[in-house]
Amino acid sequence: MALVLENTVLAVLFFILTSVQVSIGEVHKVGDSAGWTTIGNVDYKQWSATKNFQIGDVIVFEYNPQFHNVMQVTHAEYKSCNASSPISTHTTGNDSITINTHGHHFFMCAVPGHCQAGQKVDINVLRSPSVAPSPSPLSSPVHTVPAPSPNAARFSALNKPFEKLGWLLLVLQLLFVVS
Ligand SMILES: *[C@@H]1O[C@H](CO)[C@@H](O)[C@H](O)[C@H]1NC(C)=O
Ligand SMILES: *[C@@H]1O[C@H](CO)[C@@H](O)[C@H](O)[C@H]1NC(C)=O
Ligand SMILES: [Cu+2]
Repeated sequence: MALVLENTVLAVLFFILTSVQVSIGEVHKVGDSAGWTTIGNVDYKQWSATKNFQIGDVIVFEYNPQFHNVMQVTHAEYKSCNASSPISTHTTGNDSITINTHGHHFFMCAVPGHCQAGQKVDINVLRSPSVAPSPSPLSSPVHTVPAPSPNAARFSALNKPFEKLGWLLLVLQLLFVVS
């Protein structure tokens, strides 16, 4: 009886740990190495178009807080670069924002002229993951941007500790079955 119970507990734990793998959010640094800036005419529209945003993902804005900031705004304010009534304001220079809802999340820099110069980004979390761009470069020849390799690398790095735990649990489970 105890054996069955222990096995059940382990199986449940194993299931939880393996499903945690898929729910860990990805971290997206806005502008990649360029960061959040007006220098170099970074195309944030292009940057965001190459990403496959999911609920739970973390958007990181990295910038010099003396020169820039981050404000989440409505679609109308995003379009008109009007930050007079932002939804939220971030000013640390290293702002991590977790995306918890589907749809568009509009951000702009409220320093005069910066949004007009292109320092604005639309983070769109698609409702259906199945229509999102495939991470495999072979199955999606339409996507020419080489985004998958860093994604894959980061994913495996994230999953490593969980993989180990998963294996440990599997071994423990086998021991219980044998004993
Ligand atoms: C900016 O938006 C606010 C309301 O959010 C509005 O009152 C104001 O007139 C707008 N400013 C411009 C320049 O459009
Ligand atoms: C920003 O914060 C993250 C952790 O939240 C850290 O890993 C990274 O080094 C920080 N970047 C800078 C430029 O401080
Ligand atoms: Cu700015």
